[in-house]
Amino acid sequence: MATELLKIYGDRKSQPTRAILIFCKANGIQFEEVKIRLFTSDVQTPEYQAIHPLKKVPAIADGDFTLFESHAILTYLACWYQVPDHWYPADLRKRAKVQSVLDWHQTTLRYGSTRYLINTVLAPTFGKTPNPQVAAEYEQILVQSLSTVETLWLKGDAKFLLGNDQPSVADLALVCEIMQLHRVNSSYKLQVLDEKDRARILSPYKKVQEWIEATKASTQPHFDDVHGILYKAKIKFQKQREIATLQSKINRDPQTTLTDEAAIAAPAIHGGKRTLSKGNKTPAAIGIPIML
Ligand SMILES: N[C@@H](CCC(=O)N[C@@H](CS)C(=O)NCC(=O)O)C(=O)O
Repeated sequence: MATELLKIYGDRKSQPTRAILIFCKANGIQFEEVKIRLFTSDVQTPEYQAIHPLKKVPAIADGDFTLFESHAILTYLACWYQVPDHWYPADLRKRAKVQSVLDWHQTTLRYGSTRYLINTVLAPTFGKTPNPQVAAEYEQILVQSLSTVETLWLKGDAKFLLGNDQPSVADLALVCEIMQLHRVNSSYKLQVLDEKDRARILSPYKKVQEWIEATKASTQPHFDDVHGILYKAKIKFQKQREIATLQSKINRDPQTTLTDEAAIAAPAIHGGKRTLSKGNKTPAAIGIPIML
């Protein structure tokens, strides 16, 4: 009797979803990817809620066994599919150390990173205006977490967390989180943050940057394949940032003159219907309502 293929429910825009997909691909675990788009009706169906009652991603179904929470999924898959030991060591004490990083991650690095992004680049996606004050608070948590990775978890000259020379599920989970912020080099732009914010946050952490590269290299080509979606997302977020900036300028000063650059962004506010000519014009002159 044919066994049912493992199903991974998720959205590649979600960091923990990407970690699970990369893990399975890197370990030759066969699976079916079921796309559940974040913040859509996909999470509202009774079928999905039977798998993830909290309506989030990721989740898995392995035969009649269902599971959510990405760290639980990663450790389950590592044990059930008997992947190489370094991913989740059989030695109880080594395993507990990996678990310790995973537990730490949820309330520190992930907590700071997701909330920082929600209050900066992702704010328009949630119908919010970016809030610099709140963002600064979460940036503090994020930066402290990166400092902990650099000085505590990346011991000595080891390439991976906990002084290891090969990656564990913790390396993958944390690096997927940081990829949201990261840029690898000028020809490979994956980050959703703009350049100056990314540089401010990440550049002090040289070991963190080397570790990201090592984790990527250990799971290629799957790492890049699964992260491809972030490039598209970055372009969208840049556009949203331009529009939000223009909108707040116009709200502050109705006589704001639109540069060519802003004029290009403006039509998006009106559903992309308006074509603007070049040159500086006031919003009123080109018929943009002052209250947007
Ligand atoms: N601790 C959970 C986090 C799950 C989570 O927050 N997923 C996000 C996407 S990365 C989500 O589904 N957000 C939608 C929502 O919160 O409604 C895990 O590691 O799986």
